[in-house]
Amino acid sequence: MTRRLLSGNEAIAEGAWEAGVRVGVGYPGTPSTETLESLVRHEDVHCEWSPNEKVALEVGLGAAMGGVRSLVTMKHVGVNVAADPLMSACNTGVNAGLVILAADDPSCYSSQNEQDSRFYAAFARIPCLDPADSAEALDFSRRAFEISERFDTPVMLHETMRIAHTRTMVEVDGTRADDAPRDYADNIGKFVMMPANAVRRRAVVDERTAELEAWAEDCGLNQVEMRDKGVGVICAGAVYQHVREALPEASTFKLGLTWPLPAQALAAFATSVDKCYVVEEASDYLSLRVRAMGIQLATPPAAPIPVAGELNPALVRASFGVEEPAHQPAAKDLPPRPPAFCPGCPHRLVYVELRRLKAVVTGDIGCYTLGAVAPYRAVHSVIDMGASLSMAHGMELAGVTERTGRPVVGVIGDSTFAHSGITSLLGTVYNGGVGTLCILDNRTTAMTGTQGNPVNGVTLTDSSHKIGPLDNPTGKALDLPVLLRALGVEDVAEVDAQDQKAIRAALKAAVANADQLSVIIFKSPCRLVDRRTKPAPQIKDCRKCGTCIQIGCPALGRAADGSAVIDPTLCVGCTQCQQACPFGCISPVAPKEA
Ligand SMILES: Cc1ncc(C[n+]2csc(CCOP(=O)(O)OP(=O)(O)O)c2C)c(N)n1
Repeated sequence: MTRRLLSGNEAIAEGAWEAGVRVGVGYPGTPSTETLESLVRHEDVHCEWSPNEKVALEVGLGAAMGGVRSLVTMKHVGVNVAADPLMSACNTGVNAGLVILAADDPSCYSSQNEQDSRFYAAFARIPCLDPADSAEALDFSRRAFEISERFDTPVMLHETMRIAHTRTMVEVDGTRADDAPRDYADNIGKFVMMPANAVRRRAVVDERTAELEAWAEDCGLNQVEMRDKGVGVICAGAVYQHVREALPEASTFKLGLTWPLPAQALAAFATSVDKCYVVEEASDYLSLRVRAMGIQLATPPAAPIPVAGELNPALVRASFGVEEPAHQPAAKDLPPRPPAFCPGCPHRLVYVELRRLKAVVTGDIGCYTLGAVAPYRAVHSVIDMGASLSMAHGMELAGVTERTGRPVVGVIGDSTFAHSGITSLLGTVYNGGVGTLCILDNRTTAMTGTQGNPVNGVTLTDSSHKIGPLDNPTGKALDLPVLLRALGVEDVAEVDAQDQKAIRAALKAAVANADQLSVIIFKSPCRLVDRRTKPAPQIKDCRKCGTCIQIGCPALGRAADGSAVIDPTLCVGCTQCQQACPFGCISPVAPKEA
């Protein structure tokens, strides 16, 4: 046994490895991403990124059916994408263990919405485990595989951002369970979900549910901690830690298994305390179920628990009317730092030009979503991965361009295009749609930490992907222009995303040609994968027009007299400001003579 400080995600990877997992597969998404990035360090596990979460779950299910334990990772919105195979995998069951990590993001720190994945576990009727710290994350991860095999079902391992990213002490065993594959045998009645079999499997799921409900009462994953009998709190995951800190005297029913819930044990707990509460964050998942069991829940004396957003001890104290302990208040005068494209980001100039065009932009999810904020304000919808291209088609069908005189442009990143943009585009081509679509190919999945993707061919096992170069990926890189033409797009252009004039010309040409479908690939590597820099340029005789400031580079600011200044510690020498200056006042520094 060694003691290690691990994040929840690292601990889940460790637990899966100890459980003998052989295949790890997922699609990046905060806060789940580091799980596979940790697991891949174990050379005896095959790990890969899938183009999206549906594919990942199907790969994991195939591996489990084939007889090896598999871990599939995704963020909460990824579960929506994977919901189709999930809702049938719960019927087929598995062969070897299959565990699905669903990582939620209450407060939307890095997400387009806030949703509680445990509803999916209940919907699919698969066991759901909810660790409250990294030690439990490791333990539950290991046990999830045993539960999966024992009950012949996929198991959901649920966590939130606070568990995923907080490092706590873990005793690491370091021994790996026997990972010999289980035999594979054809089983058409179990694995082929055509109607007659699906109906029969439904009965199997009903039986399994009854078994799980009985097992839940005494499964060893839940803990009743009796303290003051006046107040009893039912909670799970990170919220348990907040409750312990805010209400140290309260009795707690800590749920480690959040589906199915142990109805009898919860009822017994509720009757053993004067007042029973459910404390949970951004969800009514637990309270709905506990109330449905006929258990009467009290409302906190001072204020209801917030219905949205992440909880913390202060919010729990506020609801229960407990005074805040004296502590140093956080500095209030820190300047706000709105998110911005990095200096040299290849997305920037595309948005400068889209703003100039007054385009209605259907956007998508990635770093380039920042085109919606100042100074660009050039993105007008962002819904889910892949939506940009299909929504542009919808806008076209609504006649937006004819009615507003503004071109409609769909904008999507390379990873997002591979995730779900391809089918969106296919729909537009198939139905004879027209308009302008842009693929911002920055050669990486920048938003979630520069993971590889099918467009650049960099695989999860490529150790070089964090620092580039991208010349020798071990995977097969997608040839975007060839794919686009194969899909039926006739007007395909490739443009350097660092060349403002070329961007302007390409966009102008595409939107002028309103009767055809044009796809422009704006290509240039993200500054996080290509870190080569040049010296900052110099500004001479600035006319103070502010045009360069309007490109929104964090390295550019204004001096007291209004003239533009460059912060050489931030500048990467990309020349974007040079190109933007209408008066030629910004020029490269002449190289020093030897
Ligand atoms: C269904 C789903 N899965 C994962 C994510 C997390 N996520 C947000 S954007 C993104 C990929 C962005 O990559 P890319 O499209 O290449 O744009 P970039 O960030 O590089 O500009 C991911 C994985 C998500 N929001 N939704």
